[in-house]
Amino acid sequence: MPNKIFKKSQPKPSITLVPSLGLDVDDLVTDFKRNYSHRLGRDQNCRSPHYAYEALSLTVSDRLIERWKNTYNAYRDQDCRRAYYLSMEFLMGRTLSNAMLNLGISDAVHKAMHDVGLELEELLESEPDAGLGNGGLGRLAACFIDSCATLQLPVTGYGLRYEYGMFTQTIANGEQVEKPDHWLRYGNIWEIERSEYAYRIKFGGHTERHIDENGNVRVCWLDTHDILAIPYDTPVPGYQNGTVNTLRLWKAAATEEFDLQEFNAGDYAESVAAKNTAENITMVLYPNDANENGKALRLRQQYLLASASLQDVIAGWVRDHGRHFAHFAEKNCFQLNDTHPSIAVAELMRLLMDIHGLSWDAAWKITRNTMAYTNHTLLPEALERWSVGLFKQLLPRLMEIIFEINAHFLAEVSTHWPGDNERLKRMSLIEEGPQQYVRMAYLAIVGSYSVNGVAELHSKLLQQGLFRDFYELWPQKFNNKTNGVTPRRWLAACNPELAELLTETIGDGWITDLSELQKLKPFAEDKKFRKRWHTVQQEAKQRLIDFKKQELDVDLKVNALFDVQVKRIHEYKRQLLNVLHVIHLYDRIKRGDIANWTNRCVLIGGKAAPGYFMAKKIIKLINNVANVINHDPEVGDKLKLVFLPNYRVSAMEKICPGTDLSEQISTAGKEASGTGNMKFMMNGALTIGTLDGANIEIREEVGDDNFFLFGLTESQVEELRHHYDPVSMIENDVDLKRVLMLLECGHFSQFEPGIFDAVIASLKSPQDPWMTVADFRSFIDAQKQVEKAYKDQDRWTRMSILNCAGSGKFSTDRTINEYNQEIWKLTPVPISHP
Ligand code: B1N
Repeated sequence: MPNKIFKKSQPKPSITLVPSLGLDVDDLVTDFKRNYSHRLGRDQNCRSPHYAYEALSLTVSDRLIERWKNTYNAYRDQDCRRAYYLSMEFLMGRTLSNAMLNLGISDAVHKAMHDVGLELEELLESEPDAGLGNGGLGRLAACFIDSCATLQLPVTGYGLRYEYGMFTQTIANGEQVEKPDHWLRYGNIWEIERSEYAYRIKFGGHTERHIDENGNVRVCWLDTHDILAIPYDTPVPGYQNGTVNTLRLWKAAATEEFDLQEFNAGDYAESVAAKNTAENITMVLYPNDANENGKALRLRQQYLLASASLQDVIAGWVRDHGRHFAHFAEKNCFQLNDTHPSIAVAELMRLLMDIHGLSWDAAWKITRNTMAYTNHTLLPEALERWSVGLFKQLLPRLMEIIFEINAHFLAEVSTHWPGDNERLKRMSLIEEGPQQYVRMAYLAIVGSYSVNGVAELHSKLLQQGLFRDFYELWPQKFNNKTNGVTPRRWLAACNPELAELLTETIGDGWITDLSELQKLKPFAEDKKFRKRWHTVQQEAKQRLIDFKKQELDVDLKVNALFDVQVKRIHEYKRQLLNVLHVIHLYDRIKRGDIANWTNRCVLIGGKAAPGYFMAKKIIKLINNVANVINHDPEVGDKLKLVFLPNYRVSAMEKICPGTDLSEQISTAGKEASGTGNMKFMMNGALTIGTLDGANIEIREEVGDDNFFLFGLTESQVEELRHHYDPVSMIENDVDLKRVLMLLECGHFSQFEPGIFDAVIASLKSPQDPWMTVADFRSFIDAQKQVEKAYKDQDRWTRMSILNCAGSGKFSTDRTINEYNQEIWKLTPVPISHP
């Protein structure tokens, strides 16, 4: 192993750092050229922008290394309390332009590339997205680690290095086609492999008990099939502050002995196959957003993440403190990004007891004081449950520990509520029935000192509904942390023209203190300022049009209202409601009801989970409706509908600056928070939305007059469930009736009879959980208010400015400060930098 190269007894070799690398244009040009020609072996005959991208990335990443080491050494030397963000997803997107911004060298790099005759924009576009996440939950993790570095907090991200990220979506005949996303195919210059920190992960086998030298029972987990977890580190720079934190992603690999064993038995081919089985574990990201899937491979992934990350932290602890764990919980805490890594609760118990010899009570005390759990969804279909049978087979020792945690926990419950057997059944970590299941959310709650939701409404509903029993038992554990987004990527980097206007007007303090955007408010009344704001917005729309021109055959015009809904396709997010509105507008045009018309481009984008039948139908419907509308000469510029294929982080960076209207139209009570809503608001879009997730807080911040509210409230939705009658609602609304007629008569499925039957049936079903029909009238009315506001461009611009000005709360800097003050309790560690 590489860590055997230098023996401990030998003096350390004097491999010291070279002097700091220069940040000005000449230094950048020199290093770029050297990287291009010497490290990559390319010359002027190479026409691919990709190698220029790589050479530039090497140049920039070299400039992070010194700060990275300084940060790493400072955390170790100061022995500070640290936090670890455990997440199955880190949806990082692109790295280069963010690194440039945070190093403060964007302008210098721009000039350097210009000097060597290259277009920076083109290089940046050749970077693939690191799409190691599904949507909001994964992108939140990425924004969080950005804010942690900017706030100089000692936080490490732990995740998985999937060989294949979120699939690439193409559209054929209006339907989603998934293509594998081999994002590592051309290598990844941002990561550093650190084989010296590899750990063994056990699967299968069985357990045995024996008495150790001190007379204590020790459990051994034997005859396991082991794999290795190898870490790959990516730098996470703070904003112009010298801190470079680490994102450590694990890759699964075969152990050497395992191969050898098979090889000696003469089964060479078998041994290679075994290697594949091991490496399969981190091969692919599961593309299910808010849907549980129950596959053994997914449980293996989760355990790999939990075990490798905990072993890594404990190895560091033992290196610095020996095997004394009395102060472990004072110095470490783990934030669990949903239940996906929550097996960490049982794994920490195992490591402390079976490997380090602690008693149950000592280990439990540590575990309960180091774990914190964030819940991201109330949807029952997304709550993770693992079958006890599968668990026993794959992780027998962990299953034993979970049973024991449950026994202790249920004893605690019965002391609190003697004789309440119903409650015991409800709260048990094990769901009984024909099949037993482990309830991962309950494991996470029982094993944690903090449980939080991601927006005020969501946290309230957790306490009153899903986790009610647990809230009664431990009210002090529960808290709210409303989500945010990082203003570096989602304003400074993605909308440089607006950023410049902001900085010119209120200074650049907003970049690290977004509440400063408040200072914009008075400027909403300044006519000259409004004019400039409007110009900037129009230019962003034009750039969006230009960007999409190559791939779309629709002609979009800047003077139309850009009405955007981009997010995963899910019934609860109600892309269907959006389509019903579009069909209604089309119907109005066709029947000549066009007095005072507002031209509108409706853009919808998002991926459907490959196995989600209805979500895929919705994509097909959007494309079919678009096809009819966009080819109808009578419709012309009045209305366009576009499906944006392959929605991803880098696409949103172009979409949100060019958006007028942000659609946040989920059924109330279903969207835990949403984060796209925040990106749009920050970039000056107005929101049409329900009282759901963080929309409620957005409306609070910007004021009722600057938000287009519609729809039932969460409690109204729950009340209506008892007597929901969509068919009579359709019967009593002429506009809705006409829309359904158009759908039912096959107007959007001319040569594909019946393809939307399931969609139509779901709308008309009294059991429709998403109650799309119930909110139709109120949505249409709110859209009329939107049109009215947009007609008065001056009024719209004023509202747009106020939306941006009111978005300060939705910076992840605010969110992370709250996590830190109330859960992590870390002290910032300033890092001196060149
Ligand atoms: O997490 C986001 C929220 O803003 C969204 O409202 C919420 O829907 C999203 C299983 C999930 N909840 N649950 C998931 C993702 C992957 C998976 O395998 C569930 N994603 C959310 C950030 O808080």
